[in-house]
Amino acid sequence: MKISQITLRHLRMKLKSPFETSFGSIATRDCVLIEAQMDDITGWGECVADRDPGYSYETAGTVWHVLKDFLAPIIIEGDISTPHDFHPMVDKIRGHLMAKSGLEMALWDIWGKLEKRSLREIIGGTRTRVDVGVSVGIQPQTEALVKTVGNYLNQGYQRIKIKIKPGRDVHETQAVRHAFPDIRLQVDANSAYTLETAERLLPLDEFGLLLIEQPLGEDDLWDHSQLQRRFRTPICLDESILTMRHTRQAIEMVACRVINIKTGRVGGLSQAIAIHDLCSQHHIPVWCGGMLETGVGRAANLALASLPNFTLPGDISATDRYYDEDITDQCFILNPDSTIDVPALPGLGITINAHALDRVTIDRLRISYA
Ligand code: OSB
Ligand code: MG
Repeated sequence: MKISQITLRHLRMKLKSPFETSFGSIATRDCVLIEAQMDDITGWGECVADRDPGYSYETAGTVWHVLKDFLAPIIIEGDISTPHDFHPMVDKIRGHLMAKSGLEMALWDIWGKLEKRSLREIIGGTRTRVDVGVSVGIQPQTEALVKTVGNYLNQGYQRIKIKIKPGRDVHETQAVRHAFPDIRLQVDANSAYTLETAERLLPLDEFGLLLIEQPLGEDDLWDHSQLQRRFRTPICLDESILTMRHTRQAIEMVACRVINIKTGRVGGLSQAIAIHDLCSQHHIPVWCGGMLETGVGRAANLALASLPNFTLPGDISATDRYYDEDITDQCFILNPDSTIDVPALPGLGITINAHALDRVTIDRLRISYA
């Protein structure tokens, strides 16, 4: 695979409604879209870093810098036979996993188109549709939260995740559980607590939650292991799991009993698959997290979630949960059984709507070495 040209686009897309987490609220979502050219084949990839370093230290700005100055030169000059070559090639560049993941995704897309196989087929995904849920941001009032959850349930989502933060946790979760006693419910704190302040979350153990996601700091496997001993409910790690080593150590010290896998967070699909396989060997269920992706990243998430050990519903909602207009021609829709179909066309299985893309592009850079 000889990549002759890479185009970066900084996108800013208006969300249908603001999304609030413990690290802030956003009305628009940024990302860096990658277009990689190999002969007459175009591959697309999405870097999920947002404008601000809230969820991760990476931002659209750092991703841009690292792609332009370090990753693109390696790939354009490099000799790649399959996307599996990518991770070792860029391993000398420390961190910047979201930048790496976006570029690797474009290579997977090209690879699939060359092989005329869907990403699901290439990675050995066993399902053609995957169970999904919806991630509900922090709402201004508890009544609004219950109403919003009710709306999503009416749309057919059978698993609800609510975002929590200190002061907006037990009461909110209790209200949702009281209104909807039988739903599959989970919470996500996005690192907002410490071992001490997480004591106040102990009542959550009575609400029959599927899991409690990332209560403590991203660099804090040890305290998560202490916290997991105090809860019957499984703790699930998101921000803390960036590498295979983190995964192994989290499993060994029982810092969690479930893992959320995001390709962006772990540096790409090849690493996401490796983490999936390791968890599978240790009987740790995994599920596919989301980063409010465009149709490009969403297509990759659906393929990933088709692997066998993705046994919990993913944060992969329908396009209309996020955006009025997406940049892909394809629109992902929720089936009545709370699933979404995995794309079946070669590669990611998506095509780009050039006009829609132009409307949300705020910066563009073409990189090629003749
Ligand atoms: O922690 O899972 C998270 C969105 C942005 C950053 C972090 C997270 C999220 C979500 C949204 O929960 C999931 C989705 O894409 O629907
Ligand atoms: Mg999370």
